Amino acid sequence: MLFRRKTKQETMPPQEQVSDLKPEETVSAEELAALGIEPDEETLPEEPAQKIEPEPEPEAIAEETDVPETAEEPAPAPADEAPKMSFFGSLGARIRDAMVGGEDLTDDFFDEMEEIFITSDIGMDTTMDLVFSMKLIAKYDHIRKVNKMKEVIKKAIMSKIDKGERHKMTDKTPLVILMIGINGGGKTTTIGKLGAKYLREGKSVLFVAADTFRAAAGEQLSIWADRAGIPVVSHAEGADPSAVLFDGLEAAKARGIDVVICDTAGRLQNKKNLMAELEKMNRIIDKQYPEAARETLLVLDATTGKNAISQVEQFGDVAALTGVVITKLDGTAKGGIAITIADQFDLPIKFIGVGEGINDLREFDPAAFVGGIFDE
Ligand SMILES: Nc1nc2c(ncn2[C@@H]2O[C@H](COP(=O)(O)OP(=O)(O)O)[C@@H](O)[C@H]2O)c(=O)[nH]1
Ligand SMILES: [Mg+2]
Repeated sequence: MLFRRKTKQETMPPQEQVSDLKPEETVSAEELAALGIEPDEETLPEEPAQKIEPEPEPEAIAEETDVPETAEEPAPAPADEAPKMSFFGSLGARIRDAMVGGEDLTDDFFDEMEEIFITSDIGMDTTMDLVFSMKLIAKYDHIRKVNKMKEVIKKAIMSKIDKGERHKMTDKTPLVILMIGINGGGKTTTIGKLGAKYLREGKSVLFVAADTFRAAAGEQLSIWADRAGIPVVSHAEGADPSAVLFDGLEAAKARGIDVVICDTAGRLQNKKNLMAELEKMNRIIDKQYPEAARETLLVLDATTGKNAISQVEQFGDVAALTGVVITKLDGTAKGGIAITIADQFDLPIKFIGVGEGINDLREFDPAAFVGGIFDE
């Protein structure tokens, strides 16, 4: 198995440590670092994270976050294109509700967080881990009131989902992207959106319709291809997917295409066949196009909740995944699965799907994701 879930010992904080945390205890920067949380450089003895400054204007936030980005970064989506994620609405609203009022921070608050996380499809292991991290950070930052917990919660979630540079797709070309995942997850739709995105960036794109299992899949990809003005290589229904890929790669080489995006069939129920099929496809790329860079993206439907975990395990067994795409975050109040996947597997989320339109794909930005929970 190429991707394994972390063992209980890795994910679960020791229980006695959780309950033994007394208010007067101090937490060292090293303890936070061990959890993957970057401690603030300096914390003041008295509730430094209170951040009494007024909330900056949205424009000010955009400017601030723009500054450290590299020059090649695509411009952030305009405000009217803001992700429509009901997940954020729900999780964010519940967390904000829990933070209302000036009550003292007690175990009740953490119990409430635990319940909110679990009912948002953030699994038990990740939830326990998150709550433990929140307790440590709150202590390190000397937080005593529930209404000062926002930054603590953000830091705890960031420590789970942030995989740094690995969220970015390779910028090497030629690039061959294999899209895999179960039927209905959103592969073909994501290919359409992703192709359009590469086109906007000035890259040449070619689609390969290697989901030959269902005639509709090829037709659907052709519709996306027409819409975006992208050439597509396809064969008849039932053709060997590797033969389509072979032709696609030949065409891509002949035309000097930058990015080849290959659709696949997601027949998990026949794992042996799927494995053989994906292995064969990978061999074709190795042989036909050894100089091409590669990405293998697993497409996961956020509305399937915890089932996504077993999909990562199963597809991780048959393919060398380089990242995941989480689709339909606009259609679920339980998208916590994004946090769970990032925590449980050493796999970066590369993109999120937030609708059925051609522009409804976002590069995954951990800070923006966490900010979104708080409506920022
Ligand atoms: N709301 C929403 N629907 C999506 C998203 N991505 C895909 N879909 C829909 O999910 C369904 C299945 O998508 P499709 O691309 O055919 O999945 P595939 O079988 O994996 O290729 C289609 O009706 C898509 O329009 C998304 O991000 N948001
Ligand atoms: Mg499809």
